[in-house]
Amino acid sequence: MIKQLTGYEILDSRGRPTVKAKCVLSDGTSASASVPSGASTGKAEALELRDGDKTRFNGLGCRKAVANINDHINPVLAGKEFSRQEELDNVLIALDGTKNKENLGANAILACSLAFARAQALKKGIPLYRYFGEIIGNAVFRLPVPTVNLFSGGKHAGGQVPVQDLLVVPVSADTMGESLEQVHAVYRCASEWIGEKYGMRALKADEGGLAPSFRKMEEMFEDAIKSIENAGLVPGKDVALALDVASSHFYTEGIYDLGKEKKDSAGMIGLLKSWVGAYPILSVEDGLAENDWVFWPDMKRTLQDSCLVLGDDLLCTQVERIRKAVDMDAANALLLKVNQCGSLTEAAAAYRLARQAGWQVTVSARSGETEDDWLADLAIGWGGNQIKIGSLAQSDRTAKYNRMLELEQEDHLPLRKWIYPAGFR
Ligand code: 2PG
Ligand code: MG
Repeated sequence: MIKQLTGYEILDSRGRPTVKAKCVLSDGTSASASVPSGASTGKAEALELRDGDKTRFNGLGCRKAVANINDHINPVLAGKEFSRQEELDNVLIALDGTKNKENLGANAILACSLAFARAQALKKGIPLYRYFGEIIGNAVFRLPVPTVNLFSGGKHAGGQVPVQDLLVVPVSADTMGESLEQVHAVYRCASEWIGEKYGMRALKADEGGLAPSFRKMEEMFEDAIKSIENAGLVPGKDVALALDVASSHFYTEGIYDLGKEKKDSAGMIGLLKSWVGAYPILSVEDGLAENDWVFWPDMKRTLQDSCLVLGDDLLCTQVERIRKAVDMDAANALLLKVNQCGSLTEAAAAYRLARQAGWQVTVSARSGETEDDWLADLAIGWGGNQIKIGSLAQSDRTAKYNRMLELEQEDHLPLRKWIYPAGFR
């Protein structure tokens, strides 16, 4: 039985307020969880409730969301017994009563959903990933393939290139430990190469990616390839690439503004095709904008033999949007971010739907994270193919990598392998 839910305003990795909740059960079990926050958010995301009071944190305070936990959620839930996650989440969803969680805030609701999950796992005496597995009916636990930020632009850095993140994917490694060793070698070589080439220490972006002043996109790719080679690894064979184009953020009225170049949707697809042809890119996220639906099926057909066509802003981890994308044959992979929909139960429904459609799933952190590591357990518990956390930098990122390293050593969880598309060259 829930004894008490308490909300707290804490700070995320950008120093901005976010929400943490503590859930105490009647047997004394106590657990807490914190929610992350995005910067390049999709328009359809559930509402992250902010105070709007410009005198505190420039309006980003979360006192209203915290008060919603303490004054509205706790009085309803305290003293109640919930045997399943879904029962609790459904009460939270009904209590809010809006489609995008405008009343209580998705940050308030998700903090409670996660804190309850962790308390239940503790009470049952099982690791959090096993509890997550129970939610989705999964009992096969593997570590996801890490996709790790190397370079950043767009909204995660200074916008020096429009594309938001270029990630590296260790594909030949057999363990998480070995994967991260390789990624570290590439990251270190990239730092050295950037110092040499650009004559500067590359500043780090929100998720720890290096952010030198690339003059054009191709330079970002070439620098990544060079860094992989300098690390003594073979591009595409040992370490491949992935992209989060995040193109919603440089798209207006049919035009993708790439700085020097401007492209219409067909032109953008052509550009992506040329990149995927020239470099070992295994996954393209948000290659087109969230409201450029009509061109997504063309993009999918064009790229699907080489890489994942991954939807983030397009789908916002929401069942209706995923269903639409499945019906239109617009993508073949879901980027899953629980705070885009606001509860574990809704995210689980999104996950199931993507799986039914035969899609792959990348479980993702946000650019504003906390030291909480539940995301690693979620990716393992639900059976995500990949995980996207950020660079091997900053404790908000390494906390999740460390959780996976710990589980690899303690529970001997095997590492997944990258699943290549049928026509992959
Ligand atoms: C994304 C995420 C994580 P944000 O676009 O995929 O990299 O960014 O959390 O800023 O939305
Ligand atoms: Mg994205």
